[in-house]
Amino acid sequence: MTQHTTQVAIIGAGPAGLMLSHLLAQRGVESLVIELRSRAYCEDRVRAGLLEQGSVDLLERIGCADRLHREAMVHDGTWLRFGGVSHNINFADLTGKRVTIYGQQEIVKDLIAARLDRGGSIAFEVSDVSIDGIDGERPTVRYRDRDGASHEIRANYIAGCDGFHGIARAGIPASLLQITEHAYPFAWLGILAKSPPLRDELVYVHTNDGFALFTMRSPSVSRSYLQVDVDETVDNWPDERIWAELRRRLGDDDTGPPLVEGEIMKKEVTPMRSFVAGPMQYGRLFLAGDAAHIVPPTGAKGMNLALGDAALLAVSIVEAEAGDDTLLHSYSRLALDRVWKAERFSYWMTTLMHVQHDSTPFRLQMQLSEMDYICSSRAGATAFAENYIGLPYAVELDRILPPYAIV
Ligand code: FAS
Ligand code: PHB
Repeated sequence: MTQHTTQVAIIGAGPAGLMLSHLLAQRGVESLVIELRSRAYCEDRVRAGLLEQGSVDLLERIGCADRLHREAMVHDGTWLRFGGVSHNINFADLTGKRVTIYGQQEIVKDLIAARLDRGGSIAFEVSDVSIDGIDGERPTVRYRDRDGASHEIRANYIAGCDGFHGIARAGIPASLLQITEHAYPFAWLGILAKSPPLRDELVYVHTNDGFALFTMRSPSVSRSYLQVDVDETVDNWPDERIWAELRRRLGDDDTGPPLVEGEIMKKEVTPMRSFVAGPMQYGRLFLAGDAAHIVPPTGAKGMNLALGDAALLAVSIVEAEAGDDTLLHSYSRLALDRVWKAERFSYWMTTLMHVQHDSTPFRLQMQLSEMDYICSSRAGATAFAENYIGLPYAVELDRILPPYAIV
């Protein structure tokens, strides 16, 4: 058994784990990251693509935004389309903030490369990961490396950043762990295609036959989603059926050119759920990101919440290592405060724009009237914009990463 000692053992090299390792390193706190999958797998996994302003600020502060600034697309606003009419909501005008389109796998690539370039340690393709001693002063993480050799990390803290299907959440005693969840009676069929985006900003579409979203990854790569039945499979959706249904739900949109088809490179069905596990800490184990909470992707909050948790956990650990553990003791409460607000917004936007089988003419009219209110009232649009561009962190950015600590 190879022994390792460090201050923070991080399980999972997704947005949460990688951001945490960077923020800690820049404040002089050591960490070791272990990851189940290979580097190539992590860097090729297509997931989220929309960044709140706060997430971009974090990436800038850790010196991992150069490629983002070269390749990302910055949007002032978004389109909401309902009743066959498109309405633009201008976030920049309403809040002074914008959103950025940059694929999650690009962020993961940048964070991994920078961490390794700066001498950080990430063990990929590990297995048999287990946690122990979280009630004590020096908990441990055991794992096997890709060659099967066993390792033990002894640390001051364990960060469970291992996603929804990870092992860390089970480290919180069942008697304490509270799970609150909601399953939606529909799913998203998502495609990544070699075709130009429909518009210069995202288009969220409500129709009586279901939701559609037109988003993008670059000027030549589009990403689109269709609301489908919860038990739907990609086998039932040949490419031509997908394009036909996207065109049908978009309808006759006069705000720009028609939808352009292209080669579909990826196709997947993603279930929709809201899930929150609390507390997000027990002893010296701390959860961040999807390990503790899942949102339906309609509000584009998943990755942004993971990055926000990592920021709060990093400053909490840094201050505790410096002798003040006030923030660390409040980590779970402060993180869940922000998480529940994002859960509320994501649930609200999902139920507003998706159609359920048991939907009634009254419920449809309620949806249309609420969207009409948002698009015709500055107060309504501002509330939408404020949530969409990202609610404030529990702690100021300068406290998370003071200007003197910037790379
Ligand atoms: P992640 O799941 O990203 O990372 C956890 C890491 O831990 C993974 O690399 C995993 O391999 C590793 N791991 C797991 N078990 C381990 C173990 N035992 N030991 C070591 N490592 C372990 N959000 C949006 O906003 N828009 C979208 O379009 C969108 N699409 C999505 C599509 C899918 C299929 C999924 C699953 C999520 C999607 N999300 C989307 C949400 C997504 O962005 C997540 O919120 C985000 O990846 C969360 O980041 P992490 O918490 O770091 O978890
Ligand atoms: C995406 O670009 O993948 C995306 C954007 C906004 C969403 C969901 C997904 O609400």
